[in-house]
Amino acid sequence: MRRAPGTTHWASHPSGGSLEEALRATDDLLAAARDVLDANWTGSYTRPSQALYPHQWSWDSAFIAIGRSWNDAARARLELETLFAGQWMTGMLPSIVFDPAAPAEAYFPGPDVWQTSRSPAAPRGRPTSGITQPPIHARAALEVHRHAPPAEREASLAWLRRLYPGLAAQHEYLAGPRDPGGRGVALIVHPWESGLDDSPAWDRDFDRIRVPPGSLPAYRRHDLDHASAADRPTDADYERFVYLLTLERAADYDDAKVVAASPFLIADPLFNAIRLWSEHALVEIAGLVGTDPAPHRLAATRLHRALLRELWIGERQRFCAWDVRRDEREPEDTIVSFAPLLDPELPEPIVAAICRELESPSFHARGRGAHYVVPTYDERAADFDPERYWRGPVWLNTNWLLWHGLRQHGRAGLADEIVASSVELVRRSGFREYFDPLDGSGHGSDRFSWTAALFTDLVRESRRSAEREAPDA
Ligand code: 2M8
Repeated sequence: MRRAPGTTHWASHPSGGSLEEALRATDDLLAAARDVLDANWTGSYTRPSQALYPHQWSWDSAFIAIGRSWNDAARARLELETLFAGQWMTGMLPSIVFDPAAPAEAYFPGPDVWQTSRSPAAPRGRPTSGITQPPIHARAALEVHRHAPPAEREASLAWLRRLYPGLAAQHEYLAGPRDPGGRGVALIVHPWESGLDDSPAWDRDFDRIRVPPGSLPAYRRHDLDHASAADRPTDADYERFVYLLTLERAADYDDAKVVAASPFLIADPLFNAIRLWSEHALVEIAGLVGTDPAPHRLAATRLHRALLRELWIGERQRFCAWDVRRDEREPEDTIVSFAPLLDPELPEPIVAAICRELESPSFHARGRGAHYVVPTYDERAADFDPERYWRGPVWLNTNWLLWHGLRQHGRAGLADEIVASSVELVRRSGFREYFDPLDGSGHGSDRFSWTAALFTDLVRESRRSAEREAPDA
Protein backbone atom coordinates (compact mmCIF):
# COMPACT_ATOMS: atom_id res chain seq x y z
CA MET A 1 0.00 0.00 0.00
CA ARG A 2 1.42 3.40 -0.94
CA ARG A 3 1.45 6.32 1.43
CA ALA A 4 0.10 9.68 0.38
CA PRO A 5 2.98 12.17 0.17
CA GLY A 6 3.81 13.72 3.53
CA THR A 7 1.59 11.44 5.54
CA THR A 8 2.07 8.22 7.41
CA HIS A 9 -1.16 6.36 7.32
CA TRP A 10 -0.14 2.95 8.43
CA ALA A 11 -3.75 1.97 8.24
CA SER A 12 -5.57 -0.91 6.55
CA HIS A 13 -3.88 -3.60 8.54
CA PRO A 14 -3.48 -6.50 8.35
CA SER A 15 -2.53 -5.67 4.77
CA GLY A 16 1.12 -5.75 5.86
CA GLY A 17 2.39 -3.82 2.85
CA SER A 18 3.36 -0.70 4.77
CA LEU A 19 5.78 -2.46 7.10
CA GLU A 20 7.59 -3.94 4.16
CA GLU A 21 7.87 -0.50 2.64
CA ALA A 22 9.17 1.05 5.86
CA LEU A 23 11.82 -1.64 6.28
CA ARG A 24 13.17 -1.07 2.79
CA ALA A 25 16.46 0.83 2.59
CA THR A 26 17.20 0.76 6.30
CA ASP A 27 20.85 -0.36 5.98
CA ASP A 28 22.23 3.19 6.14
CA LEU A 29 20.05 3.99 9.12
CA LEU A 30 21.26 0.87 10.91
CA ALA A 31 24.85 1.94 10.29
CA ALA A 32 24.05 5.43 11.58
CA ALA A 33 22.44 3.94 14.70
CA ARG A 34 25.61 1.99 15.35
CA ASP A 35 27.65 5.20 15.01
CA VAL A 36 25.47 6.92 17.63
CA LEU A 37 25.97 4.07 20.09
CA ASP A 38 29.72 3.96 19.46
CA ALA A 39 30.05 7.74 19.85
CA ASN A 40 28.21 7.60 23.19
CA TRP A 41 30.26 4.62 24.46
CA THR A 42 32.60 5.57 27.31
CA GLY A 43 34.65 2.38 27.56
CA SER A 44 32.40 0.71 30.13
CA TYR A 45 28.88 2.02 29.48
CA THR A 46 26.91 4.20 27.05
CA ARG A 47 25.74 7.72 27.85
CA PRO A 48 22.09 8.35 26.93
CA SER A 49 23.39 11.43 25.13
CA GLN A 50 26.61 13.41 25.24
CA ALA A 51 25.47 16.74 26.64
CA LEU A 52 22.06 16.32 28.30
CA TYR A 53 22.70 13.00 30.09
CA PRO A 54 26.44 12.50 30.72
CA HIS A 55 26.13 9.62 33.25
CA GLN A 56 24.83 6.04 33.23
CA TRP A 57 21.04 5.75 33.44
CA SER A 58 19.48 2.49 34.53
CA TRP A 59 16.72 1.65 32.07
CA ASP A 60 18.56 3.46 29.27
CA SER A 61 21.44 1.02 29.69
CA ALA A 62 19.08 -1.94 29.49
CA PHE A 63 17.52 -0.69 26.24
CA ILE A 64 20.95 0.20 24.88
CA ALA A 65 22.33 -3.26 25.68
CA ILE A 66 19.49 -4.90 23.74
CA GLY A 67 20.12 -2.83 20.61
CA ARG A 68 23.87 -3.01 20.84
CA SER A 69 23.87 -6.79 21.24
CA TRP A 70 22.99 -7.20 17.54
CA ASN A 71 26.46 -5.89 16.65
CA ASP A 72 28.63 -6.05 19.72
CA ALA A 73 27.64 -8.60 22.34
CA ALA A 74 30.71 -8.00 24.53
CA ARG A 75 29.94 -4.30 24.99
CA ALA A 76 26.29 -5.09 25.64
CA ARG A 77 27.31 -7.44 28.44
CA LEU A 78 29.76 -4.93 29.92
CA GLU A 79 27.06 -2.23 29.83
CA LEU A 80 24.86 -4.16 32.25
CA GLU A 81 27.76 -5.30 34.44
CA THR A 82 28.88 -1.71 34.87
CA LEU A 83 25.37 -0.73 35.87
CA PHE A 84 25.01 -3.55 38.40
CA ALA A 85 28.29 -2.51 40.05
CA GLY A 86 26.20 0.43 41.32
CA GLN A 87 23.50 -1.79 42.89
CA TRP A 88 22.67 -1.09 46.53
CA MET A 89 22.90 -3.70 49.30
CA THR A 90 19.09 -3.61 49.56
CA GLY A 91 18.92 -4.85 45.97
CA MET A 92 17.86 -1.44 44.66
CA LEU A 93 19.30 -0.66 41.25
CA PRO A 94 19.74 3.12 41.18
CA SER A 95 18.32 5.23 38.38
CA ILE A 96 21.71 6.89 37.79
CA VAL A 97 25.27 5.73 38.34
CA PHE A 98 27.35 8.90 38.22
CA ASP A 99 30.43 9.04 36.04
CA PRO A 100 33.35 10.58 37.94
CA ALA A 101 34.81 11.63 34.56
CA ALA A 102 31.86 13.95 33.83
CA PRO A 103 32.37 17.58 34.95
CA ALA A 104 30.53 18.45 38.19
CA GLU A 105 28.33 21.04 36.48
CA ALA A 106 27.39 18.68 33.63
CA TYR A 107 24.10 17.51 35.12
CA PHE A 108 21.72 18.64 37.83
CA PRO A 109 21.06 17.11 40.32
CA GLY A 110 24.52 15.56 40.58
CA PRO A 111 26.15 13.43 43.30
CA ASP A 112 26.70 16.43 45.58
CA VAL A 113 22.94 16.92 45.73
CA TRP A 114 21.99 13.25 46.13
CA GLN A 115 24.62 12.53 48.84
CA THR A 116 23.84 8.84 48.80
CA SER A 117 26.77 8.01 51.09
CA ARG A 118 24.25 8.92 53.86
CA SER A 119 22.84 5.43 53.38
CA PRO A 120 24.79 2.40 54.65
CA ALA A 121 23.19 0.42 51.78
CA ALA A 122 24.70 2.58 49.01
CA PRO A 123 27.77 1.20 47.24
CA ARG A 124 30.95 2.68 48.70
CA GLY A 125 32.96 5.01 46.52
CA ARG A 126 30.41 4.86 43.68
CA PRO A 127 28.04 7.81 43.73
CA THR A 128 24.55 7.06 42.47
CA SER A 129 21.07 8.52 42.72
CA GLY A 130 18.96 7.31 45.66
CA ILE A 131 15.93 6.08 43.68
CA THR A 132 15.28 3.39 41.09
CA GLN A 133 13.79 3.05 37.56
CA PRO A 134 11.58 0.48 35.77
CA PRO A 135 13.09 -3.02 36.14
CA ILE A 136 13.55 -3.95 32.49
CA HIS A 137 16.99 -5.43 33.14
CA ALA A 138 16.19 -9.16 33.39
CA ARG A 139 14.33 -8.93 30.08
CA ALA A 140 17.29 -7.06 28.59
CA ALA A 141 19.75 -9.66 29.87
CA LEU A 142 17.72 -12.44 28.26
CA GLU A 143 17.53 -10.57 24.93
CA VAL A 144 21.27 -9.87 24.98
CA HIS A 145 21.92 -13.56 25.61
CA ARG A 146 19.59 -14.58 22.79
CA HIS A 147 21.54 -12.38 20.38
CA ALA A 148 24.94 -13.80 21.36
CA PRO A 149 26.79 -15.24 18.35
CA PRO A 150 27.40 -19.02 18.64
CA ALA A 151 31.10 -18.49 19.39
CA GLU A 152 30.20 -16.35 22.41
CA ARG A 153 27.49 -18.55 23.84
CA GLU A 154 29.60 -19.89 26.69
CA ALA A 155 30.87 -16.41 27.60
CA SER A 156 27.29 -15.19 27.50
CA LEU A 157 26.08 -17.98 29.78
CA ALA A 158 28.88 -17.27 32.25
CA TRP A 159 27.82 -13.61 32.16
CA LEU A 160 24.20 -14.54 32.85
CA ARG A 161 25.37 -16.62 35.81
CA ARG A 162 27.25 -13.60 37.21
CA LEU A 163 24.34 -11.25 36.63
CA TYR A 164 21.53 -13.50 37.90
CA PRO A 165 21.96 -12.83 41.69
CA GLY A 166 21.80 -9.07 41.09
CA LEU A 167 18.70 -9.41 38.91
CA ALA A 168 16.99 -11.63 41.48
CA ALA A 169 17.92 -9.20 44.30
CA GLN A 170 16.47 -6.29 42.30
CA HIS A 171 13.13 -8.13 42.08
CA GLU A 172 13.17 -9.14 45.74
CA TYR A 173 13.72 -5.51 46.67
CA LEU A 174 10.65 -4.45 44.69
CA ALA A 175 8.53 -7.19 46.24
CA GLY A 176 9.81 -6.31 49.74
CA PRO A 177 10.52 -2.74 50.83
CA ARG A 178 8.64 -1.32 47.81
CA ASP A 179 5.46 -3.19 48.64
CA PRO A 180 5.04 -2.26 52.28
CA GLY A 181 1.32 -3.08 52.38
CA GLY A 182 1.81 -6.45 50.70
CA ARG A 183 -0.74 -5.63 47.97
CA GLY A 184 1.44 -7.20 45.28
CA VAL A 185 2.27 -4.04 43.31
CA ALA A 186 5.53 -2.13 43.84
CA LEU A 187 5.27 1.56 44.71
CA ILE A 188 7.34 4.38 43.26
CA VAL A 189 8.28 7.33 45.46
CA HIS A 190 9.36 9.82 42.80
CA PRO A 191 8.15 10.50 39.23
CA TRP A 192 11.75 9.96 38.06
CA GLU A 193 11.35 6.33 39.15
CA SER A 194 8.64 5.84 36.53
CA GLY A 195 10.97 6.87 33.70
CA LEU A 196 8.00 8.93 32.38
CA ASP A 197 8.85 11.83 34.65
CA ASP A 198 6.18 14.42 33.97
CA SER A 199 3.49 12.13 32.55
CA PRO A 200 -0.07 13.34 33.11
CA ALA A 201 -0.61 9.86 34.62
CA TRP A 202 0.20 11.32 38.05
CA ASP A 203 -0.63 14.98 37.59
CA ARG A 204 -3.43 14.88 40.15
CA ASP A 205 -1.08 13.65 42.81
CA PHE A 206 2.01 15.55 41.77
CA ASP A 207 0.22 18.89 41.32
CA ARG A 208 -1.00 18.75 44.90
CA ILE A 209 2.53 18.67 46.29
CA ARG A 210 3.28 22.04 47.82
CA VAL A 211 6.92 23.01 48.14
CA PRO A 212 7.27 24.95 51.41
CA PRO A 213 8.69 28.40 50.61
CA GLY A 214 12.40 28.62 51.26
CA SER A 215 12.78 24.85 51.61
CA LEU A 216 14.96 24.42 48.51
CA PRO A 217 18.54 25.58 48.05
CA ALA A 218 19.21 27.74 44.98
CA TYR A 219 19.92 25.61 41.94
CA ARG A 220 20.38 25.95 38.20
CA ARG A 221 18.81 23.60 35.66
CA HIS A 222 21.60 22.41 33.38
CA ASP A 223 19.11 20.55 31.17
CA LEU A 224 17.96 23.88 29.71
CA ASP A 225 21.51 24.50 28.42
CA HIS A 226 21.06 21.52 26.11
CA ALA A 227 17.36 21.36 25.23
CA SER A 228 14.57 23.80 24.52
CA ALA A 229 12.51 24.81 27.56
CA ALA A 230 9.33 24.00 25.58
CA ASP A 231 10.49 20.37 25.29
CA ARG A 232 11.41 19.86 28.95
CA PRO A 233 9.44 19.72 32.22
CA THR A 234 8.34 23.10 33.56
CA ASP A 235 10.17 24.91 36.39
CA ALA A 236 7.22 24.19 38.71
CA ASP A 237 7.58 20.44 38.03
CA TYR A 238 11.32 20.64 38.55
CA GLU A 239 10.85 22.29 41.93
CA ARG A 240 8.70 19.38 43.02
CA PHE A 241 11.19 16.85 41.63
CA VAL A 242 13.95 18.45 43.68
CA TYR A 243 11.73 18.80 46.74
CA LEU A 244 10.94 15.07 46.71
CA LEU A 245 14.65 14.36 46.38
CA THR A 246 15.37 16.47 49.48
CA LEU A 247 12.74 14.51 51.46
CA GLU A 248 14.31 11.22 50.43
CA ARG A 249 17.75 12.52 51.27
CA ALA A 250 16.52 13.69 54.69
CA ALA A 251 15.33 10.11 55.30
CA ASP A 252 18.87 8.92 54.42
CA TYR A 253 17.26 6.79 51.70
CA ASP A 254 15.91 4.37 54.29
CA ASP A 255 13.05 2.67 52.43
CA ALA A 256 10.59 2.52 55.32
CA LYS A 257 11.18 6.17 56.19
CA VAL A 258 10.93 7.26 52.56
CA VAL A 259 7.65 5.42 52.06
CA ALA A 260 6.31 6.94 55.28
CA ALA A 261 7.38 10.49 54.33
CA SER A 262 6.85 10.70 50.58
CA PRO A 263 3.80 12.70 49.46
CA PHE A 264 4.23 10.88 46.13
CA LEU A 265 3.39 7.18 46.44
CA ILE A 266 2.17 5.60 43.23
CA ALA A 267 1.52 2.10 41.92
CA ASP A 268 2.29 2.59 38.23
CA PRO A 269 0.91 0.08 35.69
CA LEU A 270 3.93 0.55 33.39
CA PHE A 271 6.51 0.00 36.13
CA ASN A 272 4.70 -3.09 37.39
CA ALA A 273 3.99 -4.52 33.93
CA ILE A 274 7.68 -4.25 33.08
CA ARG A 275 8.47 -5.91 36.40
CA LEU A 276 6.13 -8.78 35.52
CA TRP A 277 7.60 -9.19 32.04
CA SER A 278 11.08 -9.28 33.57
CA GLU A 279 9.95 -11.80 36.18
CA HIS A 280 9.00 -14.10 33.28
CA ALA A 281 12.47 -13.49 31.84
CA LEU A 282 13.91 -14.54 35.20
CA VAL A 283 12.06 -17.86 34.92
CA GLU A 284 13.95 -18.47 31.67
CA ILE A 285 17.26 -17.15 32.97
CA ALA A 286 17.03 -19.34 36.10
CA GLY A 287 16.56 -22.34 33.79
CA LEU A 288 19.58 -21.34 31.72
CA VAL A 289 21.88 -20.86 34.71
CA GLY A 290 20.69 -24.03 36.46
CA THR A 291 18.74 -22.44 39.35
CA ASP A 292 15.20 -23.22 40.45
CA PRO A 293 12.78 -21.10 38.36
CA ALA A 294 9.80 -21.87 40.66
CA PRO A 295 10.11 -18.74 42.87
CA HIS A 296 10.02 -16.55 39.76
CA ARG A 297 7.00 -18.39 38.40
CA LEU A 298 5.22 -17.86 41.69
CA ALA A 299 6.18 -14.18 41.81
CA ALA A 300 4.90 -13.72 38.24
CA THR A 301 1.55 -15.33 39.10
CA ARG A 302 1.17 -13.08 42.15
CA LEU A 303 2.01 -9.99 40.17
CA HIS A 304 -0.36 -10.92 37.35
CA ARG A 305 -3.19 -11.21 39.88
CA ALA A 306 -2.22 -7.98 41.65
CA LEU A 307 -2.13 -5.99 38.41
CA LEU A 308 -5.70 -7.04 37.63
CA ARG A 309 -6.94 -6.65 41.19
CA GLU A 310 -5.37 -3.31 42.04
CA LEU A 311 -4.87 -1.43 38.77
CA TRP A 312 -7.55 -2.60 36.29
CA ILE A 313 -10.60 -0.36 36.65
CA GLY A 314 -13.54 -2.14 35.03
CA GLU A 315 -15.85 0.90 34.74
CA ARG A 316 -13.21 2.77 32.81
CA GLN A 317 -11.97 -0.29 30.91
CA ARG A 318 -8.48 0.94 31.68
CA PHE A 319 -5.43 0.28 33.84
CA CYS A 320 -4.97 3.33 36.07
CA ALA A 321 -2.10 4.53 38.22
CA TRP A 322 -3.04 4.19 41.89
CA ASP A 323 -2.24 7.11 44.16
CA VAL A 324 -1.71 5.03 47.27
CA ARG A 325 -1.21 8.00 49.60
CA ARG A 326 -4.79 9.20 48.93
CA ASP A 327 -6.16 5.86 47.74
CA GLU A 328 -7.36 7.36 44.44
CA ARG A 329 -7.08 5.96 40.94
CA GLU A 330 -5.77 8.44 38.38
CA PRO A 331 -8.00 8.15 35.28
CA GLU A 332 -5.81 10.08 32.80
CA ASP A 333 -5.57 8.33 29.46
CA THR A 334 -1.82 7.86 29.03
CA ILE A 335 0.50 5.28 27.61
CA VAL A 336 1.11 3.71 31.04
CA SER A 337 -2.38 2.16 30.76
CA PHE A 338 -1.31 0.02 27.79
CA ALA A 339 1.84 -1.48 29.29
CA PRO A 340 0.09 -4.48 30.90
CA LEU A 341 0.01 -5.93 27.37
CA LEU A 342 3.45 -7.14 28.46
CA ASP A 343 1.67 -9.65 30.73
CA PRO A 344 1.55 -12.86 28.67
CA GLU A 345 -1.51 -13.99 30.64
CA LEU A 346 -3.57 -10.84 30.23
CA PRO A 347 -7.20 -11.97 29.62
CA GLU A 348 -8.37 -11.52 26.03
CA PRO A 349 -11.25 -9.08 26.81
CA ILE A 350 -8.73 -6.75 28.47
CA VAL A 351 -6.31 -7.07 25.55
CA ALA A 352 -9.23 -6.16 23.26
CA ALA A 353 -10.15 -3.12 25.40
CA ILE A 354 -6.56 -1.85 25.30
CA CYS A 355 -6.39 -2.31 21.53
CA ARG A 356 -9.66 -0.45 21.07
CA GLU A 357 -8.21 2.51 22.95
CA LEU A 358 -4.92 2.30 21.04
CA GLU A 359 -6.85 2.47 17.78
CA SER A 360 -9.19 5.24 18.91
CA PRO A 361 -8.74 8.86 17.76
CA SER A 362 -7.07 9.57 21.12
CA PHE A 363 -3.95 7.65 20.13
CA HIS A 364 -4.36 6.88 16.47
CA ALA A 365 -5.72 9.86 14.57
CA ARG A 366 -6.33 8.23 11.23
CA GLY A 367 -7.45 10.53 8.47
CA ARG A 368 -6.21 13.73 10.10
CA GLY A 369 -3.16 14.36 7.95
CA ALA A 370 0.31 13.30 9.09
CA HIS A 371 0.26 11.15 12.16
CA TYR A 372 2.70 8.87 13.93
CA VAL A 373 2.00 6.29 16.63
CA VAL A 374 1.99 5.94 19.61
CA PRO A 375 1.61 9.30 21.37
CA THR A 376 2.26 9.11 25.11
CA TYR A 377 -0.95 10.97 25.99
CA ASP A 378 -4.51 11.26 24.71
CA GLU A 379 -4.37 13.67 21.78
CA ARG A 380 -7.88 14.85 22.55
CA ALA A 381 -7.02 15.90 26.11
CA ALA A 382 -7.03 19.67 26.65
CA ASP A 383 -3.45 19.63 27.95
CA PHE A 384 -2.01 17.25 25.33
CA ASP A 385 1.34 18.73 24.28
CA PRO A 386 2.99 17.16 21.20
CA GLU A 387 6.43 18.53 22.10
CA ARG A 388 6.81 18.44 25.84
CA TYR A 389 8.67 15.46 27.20
CA TRP A 390 6.28 12.71 28.37
CA ARG A 391 3.12 14.76 27.83
CA GLY A 392 2.36 13.74 24.25
CA PRO A 393 5.39 12.93 22.08
CA VAL A 394 6.17 9.50 20.66
CA TRP A 395 9.16 7.77 22.30
CA LEU A 396 10.91 4.76 20.84
CA ASN A 397 11.10 2.91 24.16
CA THR A 398 7.35 2.99 24.83
CA ASN A 399 6.79 2.02 21.18
CA TRP A 400 9.19 -0.89 21.63
CA LEU A 401 7.42 -2.09 24.80
CA LEU A 402 3.98 -1.92 23.17
CA TRP A 403 5.29 -3.68 20.07
CA HIS A 404 6.37 -6.59 22.26
CA GLY A 405 3.07 -6.61 24.13
CA LEU A 406 0.99 -6.54 20.96
CA ARG A 407 2.99 -9.28 19.28
CA GLN A 408 2.68 -11.62 22.21
CA HIS A 409 -1.11 -11.18 22.06
CA GLY A 410 -1.25 -11.84 18.33
CA ARG A 411 -1.98 -8.22 17.33
CA ALA A 412 0.45 -8.21 14.41
CA GLY A 413 -1.29 -5.39 12.52
CA LEU A 414 -0.91 -2.80 15.28
CA ALA A 415 2.58 -4.08 16.11
CA ASP A 416 3.63 -3.59 12.48
CA GLU A 417 2.24 -0.08 12.45
CA ILE A 418 4.40 0.76 15.44
CA VAL A 419 7.55 -0.45 13.68
CA ALA A 420 6.63 1.40 10.49
CA SER A 421 5.93 4.64 12.34
CA SER A 422 9.15 4.35 14.40
CA VAL A 423 11.26 3.81 11.29
CA GLU A 424 9.63 6.70 9.49
CA LEU A 425 10.21 9.03 12.45
CA VAL A 426 13.91 8.20 12.54
CA ARG A 427 14.18 8.50 8.78
CA ARG A 428 12.57 11.91 8.92
CA SER A 429 14.16 13.41 12.04
CA GLY A 430 17.15 11.29 13.06
CA PHE A 431 17.87 9.62 16.43
CA ARG A 432 16.09 12.22 18.51
CA GLU A 433 14.98 11.64 22.09
CA TYR A 434 11.28 11.97 21.18
CA PHE A 435 9.03 13.01 18.32
CA ASP A 436 5.94 15.10 17.68
CA PRO A 437 3.19 12.60 16.68
CA LEU A 438 1.46 15.21 14.53
CA ASP A 439 4.32 16.29 12.27
CA GLY A 440 7.16 13.87 13.04
CA SER A 441 9.61 16.60 14.10
CA GLY A 442 12.33 15.58 16.55
CA HIS A 443 12.67 16.98 20.09
CA GLY A 444 14.87 16.79 23.18
CA SER A 445 18.37 15.49 22.76
CA ASP A 446 19.89 14.53 19.41
CA ARG A 447 21.89 11.31 18.84
CA PHE A 448 19.99 9.73 21.70
CA SER A 449 21.24 6.25 22.56
CA TRP A 450 18.02 4.33 23.28
CA THR A 451 16.42 5.63 20.09
CA ALA A 452 19.40 4.26 18.14
CA ALA A 453 19.40 0.99 20.08
CA LEU A 454 15.70 0.24 19.91
CA PHE A 455 15.47 1.34 16.29
CA THR A 456 18.11 -1.32 15.64
CA ASP A 457 16.18 -3.96 17.54
CA LEU A 458 12.84 -3.13 15.88
CA VAL A 459 14.34 -3.28 12.40
CA ARG A 460 16.58 -6.31 12.87
CA GLU A 461 13.90 -8.33 14.64
CA SER A 462 11.22 -7.38 12.08
CA ARG A 463 13.50 -8.29 9.20
CA ARG A 464 14.26 -11.61 10.84
CA SER A 465 10.55 -12.38 11.29
CA ALA A 466 9.87 -11.39 7.68
CA GLU A 467 12.59 -13.77 6.50
CA ARG A 468 11.14 -16.58 8.58
CA GLU A 469 7.68 -15.99 7.14
CA ALA A 470 8.83 -15.59 3.52
CA PRO A 471 7.86 -18.54 1.33
CA ASP A 472 10.88 -20.53 0.12
CA ALA A 473 12.24 -19.12 -3.11
C1 2M8 B 1 14.85 11.46 31.74
O1 2M8 B 1 15.00 11.59 33.15
C2 2M8 B 1 16.08 12.33 33.76
C3 2M8 B 1 15.95 12.14 35.27
O2 2M8 B 1 16.20 10.79 35.59
C4 2M8 B 1 16.08 13.81 33.43
O3 2M8 B 1 15.11 14.32 32.85
O4 2M8 B 1 17.07 14.47 33.76
C5 2M8 B 1 13.73 10.44 31.51
O5 2M8 B 1 13.30 10.47 30.17
C6 2M8 B 1 14.20 9.04 31.89
O6 2M8 B 1 13.26 8.07 31.54
C7 2M8 B 1 15.55 8.71 31.24
O7 2M8 B 1 16.02 7.49 31.76
C8 2M8 B 1 16.58 9.81 31.46
C9 2M8 B 1 17.86 9.60 30.63
O8 2M8 B 1 17.56 9.34 29.28
O9 2M8 B 1 16.05 11.08 31.09
